[in-house]
Amino acid sequence: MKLKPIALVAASLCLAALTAQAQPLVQAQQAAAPGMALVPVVDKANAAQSFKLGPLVIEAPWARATPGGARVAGGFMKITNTGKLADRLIGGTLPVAGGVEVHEMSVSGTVMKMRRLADGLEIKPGQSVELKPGGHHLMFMELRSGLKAGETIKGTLVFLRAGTVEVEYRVAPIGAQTRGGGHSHH
Ligand SMILES: [Cu+2]
Repeated sequence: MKLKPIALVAASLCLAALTAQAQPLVQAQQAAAPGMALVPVVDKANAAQSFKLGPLVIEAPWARATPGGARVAGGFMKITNTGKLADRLIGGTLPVAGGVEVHEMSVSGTVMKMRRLADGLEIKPGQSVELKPGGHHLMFMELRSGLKAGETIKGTLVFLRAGTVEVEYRVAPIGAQTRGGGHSHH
């Protein structure tokens, strides 16, 4: 019972961290001409890294920089299961975090809801799951120090079947919607 207020504060911080600036991205996607191929512009600093663990491929892990004093941060990536058996992302570690949880965020009417997935996130054989702002994400809990944009942070992911893999998160600016910062470069 003693922990309840702390959990609520963490949840609301998480919501604020994950929902900021959602609108511009949606508009940008809608602005693209139908049928036109979108060619991603990749500069060297933003080049996506991928990590392999058995049949699992983890692409482009990134995290969001934290505003001063924030105790939680979101982690995002794409995970593909090239195998024949389902697996589950159940957690991980990050040196500056007291814990790493798998969270789900959903919209119910106008209310954003977030919850911890105690059984983790299933990745079915032959399928990809994207952890992204506004959806499934990793939540880095009890941060001992803030995450700064431009940093690279090593951590691990833990899967129920495949086990543990080391990954590297690129830290994008506060409120970023994508690994590259969520805005176009001019
Ligand atoms: Cu969360």
